[in-house]
Amino acid sequence: MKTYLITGAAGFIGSNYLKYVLRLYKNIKVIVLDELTYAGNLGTIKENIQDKRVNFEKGNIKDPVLVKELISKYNIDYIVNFAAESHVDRSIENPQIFLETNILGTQNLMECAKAAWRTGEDKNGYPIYKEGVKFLQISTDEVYGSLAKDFEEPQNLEIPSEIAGKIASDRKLQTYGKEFFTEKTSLDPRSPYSASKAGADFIVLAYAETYKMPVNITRCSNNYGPFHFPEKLIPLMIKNVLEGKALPVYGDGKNVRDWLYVEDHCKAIDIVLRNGKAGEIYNVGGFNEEQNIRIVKLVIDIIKELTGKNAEYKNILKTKWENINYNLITYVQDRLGHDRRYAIDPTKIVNELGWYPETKFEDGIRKTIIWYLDNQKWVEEVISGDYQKYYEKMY
Ligand code: NAD
Ligand code: TDX
Repeated sequence: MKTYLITGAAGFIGSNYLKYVLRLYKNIKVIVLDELTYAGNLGTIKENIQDKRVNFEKGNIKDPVLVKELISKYNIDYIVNFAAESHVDRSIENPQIFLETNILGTQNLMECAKAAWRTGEDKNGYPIYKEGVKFLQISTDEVYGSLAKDFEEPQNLEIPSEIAGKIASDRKLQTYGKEFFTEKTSLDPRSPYSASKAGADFIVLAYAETYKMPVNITRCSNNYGPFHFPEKLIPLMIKNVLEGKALPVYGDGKNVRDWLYVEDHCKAIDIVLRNGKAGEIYNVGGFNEEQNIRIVKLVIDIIKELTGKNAEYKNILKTKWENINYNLITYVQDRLGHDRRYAIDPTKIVNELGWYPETKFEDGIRKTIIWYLDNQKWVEEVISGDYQKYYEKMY
């Protein structure tokens, strides 16, 4: 039986991952450590923390006493570190907390794990650790910087032979450029957020090299799906369309991100944790690049269709159905230092570990919008308080 310490599991990806592993494995124990910042919501995992297999601890990953105690007391095998300040715009407003949580928090987790997992040392002075332990750092494609956008329209990517038989034959994999990030691409972070995530990656790799700690890093592209906090592009646009509010599109709206359904990411994390070779980095991506403006239009189209067909959904609208159209789109000042294009090459995890992005974007985005329509109470809960203050300041 494995015992997990999952940090940041009251946030978007961490909560999806917690639910995923609890569904997948009967015989596990999970300790959740979360500071419950503005982005963490206990309501998201209310049912999960009532599960006998789960213990919730409110606390900071930077706290050495608490973290050391948790790892020792519960005899932790796996640490999966989602806890982070995750929003690029906030990092531009206030960088310091990003460095504190993302770099120092990660370093504290590693330091505590090193002490708690150590069972002795080899003849060269390197620590020896308890059998079967691993530290998995959840990182991001943003650490690689920004790529050129070579095409105005999406181009079809050839389907890699390893996944050709697995995905639907009508599935389109698409790109806006010729270059991709591989695990060998040099890090070139350009925002305070991505610099802090790169700092965390370097410290994780330093612990692996210097103290021979068993680690993996996953670098994933933009996730979307249930429980995504409505400060990020997709959930913010869903929320604003339903309220008939302006949809703030930064710059020319043509920046490109690679979008991955969150459950596909959770699968990748599980596979890397169990089968990833110690010390390795794995890129995780959806072969699914899209420019922001096309995402925003798609969100409008799907909401228009769903609320047109279903009276209950139509009742959610805080505006007239007729007002749901592209006139809501409002071009606003560009994000400072706005990265133009991210594009992950996930060939390594596909070839070595057999993972692939299962969810077709058209299906994933529709499922996501339906989830938000069905979970308006959750949205109301998470946007009270600090969220309002942030938005008054932004717009
Ligand atoms: P999120 O902002 O939704 O959630 C972060 C969680 O961490 C929250 O529950 C918050 O309360 C908690 N937290 C913050 N500071 C903490 C601290 N000091 N101690 C303990 N808990 C703390 O983030 P997310 O979008 O779920 O991202 C999770 C991880 O995945 C992050 O490390 C992020 O960098 C990475 N990532 C995110 C994406 C994406 O598209 N969202 C893509 C690639 C990588
Ligand atoms: O209101 C908006 N208008 C807009 O045009 C917002 C919030 C965003 N955007 C643009 C900026 C980006 O080009 O949409 C794109 C996506 O923005 P975000 O949702 O803020 O995500 P991004 O900056 O790409 O970062 C995300 O993916 C990588 C996560 O927030 C990070 O945590 C992750 O590492």
